[in-house]
Amino acid sequence: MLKNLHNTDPNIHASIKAELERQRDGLEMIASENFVSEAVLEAMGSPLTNKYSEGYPHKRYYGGNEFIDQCEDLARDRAKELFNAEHANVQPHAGSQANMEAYFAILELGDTILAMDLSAGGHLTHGHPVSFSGKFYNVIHYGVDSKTHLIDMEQVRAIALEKKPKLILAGASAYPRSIDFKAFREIADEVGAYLMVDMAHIAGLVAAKIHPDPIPYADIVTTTTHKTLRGPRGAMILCKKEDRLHPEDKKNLAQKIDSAVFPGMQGGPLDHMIAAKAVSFKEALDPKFIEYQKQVVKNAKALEKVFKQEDITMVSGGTDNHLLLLDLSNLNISGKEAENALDNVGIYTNKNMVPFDKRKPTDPSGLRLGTPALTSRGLKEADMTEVGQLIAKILKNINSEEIIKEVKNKVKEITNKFPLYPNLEI
Ligand code: DSN
Repeated sequence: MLKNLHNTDPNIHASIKAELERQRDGLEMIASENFVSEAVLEAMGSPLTNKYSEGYPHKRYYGGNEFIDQCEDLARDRAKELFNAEHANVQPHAGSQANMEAYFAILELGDTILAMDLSAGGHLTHGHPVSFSGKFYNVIHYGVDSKTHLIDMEQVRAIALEKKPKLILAGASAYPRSIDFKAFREIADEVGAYLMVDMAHIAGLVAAKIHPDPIPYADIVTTTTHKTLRGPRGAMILCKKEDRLHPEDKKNLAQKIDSAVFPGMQGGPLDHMIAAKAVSFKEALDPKFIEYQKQVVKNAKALEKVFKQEDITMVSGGTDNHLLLLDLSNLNISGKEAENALDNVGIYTNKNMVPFDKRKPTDPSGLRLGTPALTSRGLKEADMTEVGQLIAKILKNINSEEIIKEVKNKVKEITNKFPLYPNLEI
């Protein structure tokens, strides 16, 4: 029981308790969510939050940073070891900031970026007009092939040759297939561009070496730490030491990244979150993490099999990674209706655009599902098959009270079988 919190602020205490119960009693299938370990939770809720430590380890603008330096050194070293990276900056507060800082490090305002379109599976910070990225830079987009729904590398190459971007960006938030980073690098070399990869969704799979690795090919790799990587909310930037395109500059690439993060964009780092990142990287260096990531993909494949059997359309026909994107057009329901219907039975997903979607982003045709969180709870292929069948049942019988009741009971059975944070008392 969080006694102090309960006494000081019963409202917030009650909300946190209710949220924990919601997480325990539901099936979390939002592809970008996961459950951190209790060790990570403890580091996040520690007195490290009290400290100011602008700067970097052993070069701070405030005194008293001996132990903060130990934490940040561990986080940086473990990140480098985990991804075999030359340089790591673990201070970015979130994925959007990490991307902004990466752009600030190597681009001038107005420079041209070639990135994946949001509607094809990209991300807001990859140049969507409503995001800073679309306002500050001249962003042109590539998409996916209209039949295969795979990134069309010939299209990427043709646009790059014509528009000569200064930066080519690979990475996505709703792309169910592997990305060929080597092919991206070849195009970047051909047109003299930097290559940046936003691996936020697949970082855990990359760490486990079950997805093509961007680190050897990209100048800069950004990632959030809380998705497949299963760390606390936050982000980091990995990069090469040298600036391949501008070796004559006074600062190398690692120095440019560090300056863009602080003082370029952020102030005091969130030291409790950096410590928690360090803990999660230690967990990710354990061989058990590789088994976990393999299970994440096996579980996604189990869902793919169910949706094939159920004749539910999947963008690209299936998945290679941790997520699936259903196209619900044939079922005559929208992504929003599907999300709400599944919410109602305790299965959490998110509505999502599908490539070439005819509907609007607030009520698109697709539904995105992911397996990282349920795999952390211990579900295996047979369990995931059952979950897939429950999802299909709801999608096909969205108004049936009988089916809704039946699925609610099944969700309860599954969540009881795989308890979440069994020893955590709030
Ligand atoms: N919001 C994240 C996702 O759900 O994919 C990306 O930032």
